Amino acid sequence: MRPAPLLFLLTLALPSLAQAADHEVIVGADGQNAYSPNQLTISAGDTVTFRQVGGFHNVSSSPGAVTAFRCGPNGCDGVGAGNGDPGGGTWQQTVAFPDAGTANYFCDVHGQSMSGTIVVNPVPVTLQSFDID
Ligand SMILES: [Cu+2]
Repeated sequence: MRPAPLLFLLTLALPSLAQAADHEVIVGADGQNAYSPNQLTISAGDTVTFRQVGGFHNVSSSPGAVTAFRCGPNGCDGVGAGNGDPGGGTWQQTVAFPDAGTANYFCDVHGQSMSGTIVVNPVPVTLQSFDID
């Protein structure tokens, strides 16, 4: 009977792992100072890859964002030796969103005229019952 609690915890964790997905936001598509899409709804545990295709930009979360991030061609603030300063060329950075909530973000160069929102929905937990012999 001792293994029962461990089995139960694994059952709870597996659904969220199985559903984790990566979403892509294009930075500077078609020469525009914009993110595409600029409204994105994801689930807790998902990741978002910001992929710059043109211009001179970065992505910087606004105060109060559920996950703080600031990323650009040289990496992301707080991740290794990287920094999230804006830059040109093509680059991509992936940000994980483990918690439900909202993250508004903008470009340090273009301000609120180049901004986006990510809504992170909670992952529904499905409780399963089973018998242990
Ligand atoms: Cu910009």
